Amino acid sequence: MEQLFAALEGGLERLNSAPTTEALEAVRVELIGRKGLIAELSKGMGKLSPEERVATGKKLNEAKQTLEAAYEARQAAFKSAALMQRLEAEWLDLTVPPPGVAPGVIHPITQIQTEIEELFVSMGFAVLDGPEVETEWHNFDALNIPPTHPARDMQDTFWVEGGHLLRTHTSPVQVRGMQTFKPPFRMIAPGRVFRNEEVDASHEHTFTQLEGMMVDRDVSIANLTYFMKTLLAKIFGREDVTVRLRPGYFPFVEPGFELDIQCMVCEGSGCPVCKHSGWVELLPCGLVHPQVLKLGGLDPAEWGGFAFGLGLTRLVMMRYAIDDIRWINSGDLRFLNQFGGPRA
Ligand code: FA5
Repeated sequence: MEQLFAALEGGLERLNSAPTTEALEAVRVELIGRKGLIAELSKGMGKLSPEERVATGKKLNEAKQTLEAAYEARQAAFKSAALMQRLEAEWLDLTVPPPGVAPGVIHPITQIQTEIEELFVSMGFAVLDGPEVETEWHNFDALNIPPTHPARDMQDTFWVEGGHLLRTHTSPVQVRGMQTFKPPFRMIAPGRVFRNEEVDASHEHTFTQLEGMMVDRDVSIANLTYFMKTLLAKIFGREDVTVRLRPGYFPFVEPGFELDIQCMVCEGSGCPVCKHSGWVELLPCGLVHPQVLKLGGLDPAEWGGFAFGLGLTRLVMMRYAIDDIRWINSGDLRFLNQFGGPRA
């Protein structure tokens, strides 16, 4: 009996230091299993006197509880170690970009559009959005271009079912602006426009324009040229961009102008982008025609305004000296990856 109790004491140490779950299980069977040491000792109690039996029984019970608690603690430790090991092995950082996938860059059109929006917002302009599928009335009639007007041929149109069309310019958003705001107001409207025309180095069927409009009392050409100059200085980061202003005809402005920029691809010497003229049409503009104000619900006796329609795609071409407009919508990564680091 004495020897067996000594073995029990050593058993506690063995349970606490069992190196593996298998070793732990073996010690458990040996000590507290059905045929283990405790069971063995219990059997031997029959030979004891009643007093000794009570004392030994108590001792055995305590020993059994102690051993069981040690076994469970050791087993829990093994379980949590195994869980930690599994967690470590299966740990996944969902924020790590997948291998081989480039994070991408912001498209140059979007970059410049954002810069221009920030500039105009800082000068009190609202940024407006308009539908790409437009009504004929907004795209033409309300801009003083009735159905029989020859100016409709200036912009070859993609017609869609139901008499609607893909807007040929961002000018219909001027009309929506007049219907939305109470004058005085200032707004810009960037967006995609569509023309059913032959594609070449400087013409796309889908390109981006940015419309601008200011309506107030006593708006003059001086106001218009101030904003145009501020825009170009900001985009090109210098004051000395070579531009020319010439008369231009658009039924919705009077007087109307074409603001051309000296071609930055060939520095004015002539290339396919400027059709060998040295100049690129960039920024048509003018004072809003009284009829357009009227159709927009404003009284031309009280209000005047200027408007412009920046060819944003051409502006991007000039800023980066891109020699063919077809690069812009190509989605070609060799082209796109030149425009800055990864997405911010
Ligand atoms: C217009 O679209 C007028 N709505 C602009 C306007 C607004 C005038 C307000 C007056 C007042 P235009 O058709 O010229 O005008 O086009 C404007 C600019 O878009 C051009 O100067 C040019 O930079 C650009 N653009 C025109 N056609 C194309 C094309 N096919 N591909 C790329 N850019 C083009």
